[in-house]
Amino acid sequence: MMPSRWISSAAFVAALIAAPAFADDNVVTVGLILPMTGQQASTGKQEQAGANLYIQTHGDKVAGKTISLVVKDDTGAPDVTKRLAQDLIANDNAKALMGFGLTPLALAVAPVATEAKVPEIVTAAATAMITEKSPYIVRTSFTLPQAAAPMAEWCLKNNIHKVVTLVADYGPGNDAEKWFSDVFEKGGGQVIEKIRTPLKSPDFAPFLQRVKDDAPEALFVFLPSGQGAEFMKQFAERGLDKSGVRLIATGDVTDDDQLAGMGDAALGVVTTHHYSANHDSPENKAFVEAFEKANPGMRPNFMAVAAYDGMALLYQALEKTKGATDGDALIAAMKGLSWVSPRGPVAIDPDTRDIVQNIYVRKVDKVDGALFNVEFDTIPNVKDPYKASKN
Ligand code: VNL
Repeated sequence: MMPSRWISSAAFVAALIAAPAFADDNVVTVGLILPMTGQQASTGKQEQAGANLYIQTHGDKVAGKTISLVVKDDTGAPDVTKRLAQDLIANDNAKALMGFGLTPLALAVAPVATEAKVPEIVTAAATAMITEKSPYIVRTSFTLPQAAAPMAEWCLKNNIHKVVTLVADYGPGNDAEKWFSDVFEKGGGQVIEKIRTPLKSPDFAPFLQRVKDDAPEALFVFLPSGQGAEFMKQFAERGLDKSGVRLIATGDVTDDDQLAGMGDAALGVVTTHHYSANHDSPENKAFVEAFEKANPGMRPNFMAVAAYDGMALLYQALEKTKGATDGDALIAAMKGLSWVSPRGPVAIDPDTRDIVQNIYVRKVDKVDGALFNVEFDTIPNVKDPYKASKN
């Protein structure tokens, strides 16, 4: 016979080994993977603040579960993003992954999401094809075709015929260039040069000299969040703001995170995008006020609102599944959801898992002495045109 003391200690060891099986079923861990350091750190900071604000204003309990947000810094490196995603699923029992500050970072996680059947909620990266890379990807940010095509329409209606494009040379920049140019040229406009700038630490000076020599009526720009201020500085330094070349862009360039510090060179810049901190709605007023209170000195940008909506999407999905965290059930629950975001009404397209939202035409202007993107026209309920064009 075994001594009873041995049995009890063996039972204790067995309990220790089996510990993960006793993981608290009532806790839903959400892995928020973002560039918190490096070139895209401003995106990480805005996204983290947006996700935290949702939990702060809605509580951490939903459908009988407690939400636990775990933030990880991928430094903007895709191999790190992928490893963090695998660790969060295997070691932290994460039931959803969120964030992804750049297109290559979102793409690196697609096979992980597919294999583990865990939802990948993309709240930043915006190349159109990302959602096609896994049936577990759902997006609350936007797509570049969604923002760039309306800019071309605006030019055609506003007597602009000759444009040069300047975009960051990777996925979203290629999308912006293609969708602006295709729509503009189809409507009779002419793109006289297509310039691509490196994603990493770009120096815009030589490219801006080419723009000056081309002397187009307008320069259309896409740069990822965080590069707008440097671009605007160099645009003004070369006297382009006074040269008669009109600056038009997607709203990434006049990003609310940096706009207040851009100076008068930004005045009058027309952009198309889905979110402005100046958006006039009760939901946005409450959002901006709570955000600025929780994050003194910061103004929420489109990244903050997308992360806030990523949490809104997950909460509503959990309510629909009555707290079930199975990936297939969560994705099914997310399809077709609609709600009123600080940006306006939004919905998840059940066919593409991409967000359907208003695109606003805005102009940089002073409001109470500070620069804002002031909306003056709305194109309602825009679906990603890239996916729509394939159906
Ligand atoms: C991307 C697109 C990144 C738009 C952005 O900022 C942005 C992307 C960091 O897909 O990589 O504004």
